[in-house]
Amino acid sequence: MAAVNFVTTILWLRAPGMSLFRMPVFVWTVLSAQLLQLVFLPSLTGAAIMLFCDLTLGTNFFNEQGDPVLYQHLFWFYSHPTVYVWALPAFGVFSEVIPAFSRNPLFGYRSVALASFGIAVLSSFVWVHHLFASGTPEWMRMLFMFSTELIAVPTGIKVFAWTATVWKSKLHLETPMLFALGGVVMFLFGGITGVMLGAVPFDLHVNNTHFVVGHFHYLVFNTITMAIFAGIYFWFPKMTGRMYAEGWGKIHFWLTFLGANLTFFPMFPLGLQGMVRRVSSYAPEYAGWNVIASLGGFLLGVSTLPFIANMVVSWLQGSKASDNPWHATGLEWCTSSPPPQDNFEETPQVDTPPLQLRHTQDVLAHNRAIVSFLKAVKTDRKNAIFRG
Ligand SMILES: [Cu+2]
Repeated sequence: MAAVNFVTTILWLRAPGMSLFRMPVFVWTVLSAQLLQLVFLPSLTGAAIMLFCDLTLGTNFFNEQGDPVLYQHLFWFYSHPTVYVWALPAFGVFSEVIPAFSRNPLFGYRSVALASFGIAVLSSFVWVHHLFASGTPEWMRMLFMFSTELIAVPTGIKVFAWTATVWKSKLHLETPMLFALGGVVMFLFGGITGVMLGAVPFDLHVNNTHFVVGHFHYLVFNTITMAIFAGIYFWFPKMTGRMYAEGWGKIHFWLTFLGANLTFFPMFPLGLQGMVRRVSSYAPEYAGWNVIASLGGFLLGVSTLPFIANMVVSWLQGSKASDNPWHATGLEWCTSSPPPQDNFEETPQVDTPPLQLRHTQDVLAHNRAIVSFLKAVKTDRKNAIFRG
């Protein structure tokens, strides 16, 4: 239902003049993620219903009389794409935050927007890489190794675009930008270990070890959760009308960055040495890295305290936020902080493609024009009411 809601809203309820290629990249990523959700979630629902029948009605879908590997296929047919349901909007946040704090338009806007669709389409044909060690025939392994490694192309386009956006620009390192840059750096580790795991010989070597756990967490925590934090700090002034405390935001970032790397990096050497996952104890030779990972885990837990305190206190008594504290170019920065009900006093007319203009100054000038237009309309209306 949520996916239907998002897709319908994006396709049918855009502001007048807001063509698809004028949409913010964040909206592109949400659209592709929710299309994935619509297409693939039924596979998991089906698997769950069949499993329920096996467990309660005595059917034989997945037990030894049926096909146990079929469950893995149905599960991963949804659950590989679902990683992109989380990752794509995270890439969208990077694509909003990085241009705003570089004071540069996003490099290659169209390529980045279309790369989201490329990732969505490709991610539909890679699920068997989770079954390389499940008795999968050789030809199938080779096919899915090839399709899995292809994902590096659209994700590479995005990383290139973010790098080109910050290239030679003056960086403003406020908290959202720190989280975005930190997330992109960690995505390199998550992505490159993904390329390694996509290769069948390597995957068979580290299958079911902590190397896989390390790879997964570099994506899901170190990349995606960092993007969520970047987005929360970036839109906090817009959502609440108040500024958060910058110093505490930076402390939150550095504790998180340090804690996350200490927690999840040791999993790579541990996995290569053969420490298996999903087992609560381990041989003494693995103790060194495990102590580091445990300390990192506690640090990561503690890192959340300044975040929670900052959010609560700033929401209650932070300084007032201006309409556009970051000099960002999205349409949301044209309205007040927090926005009125229905976001704008009058429906804005989008008559130029803001994201494709060459100079940030042009975009800001254009946005100021929208704001004064809306104010004029409001004043006219008030006058009309007074006259009436
Ligand atoms: Cu996968």
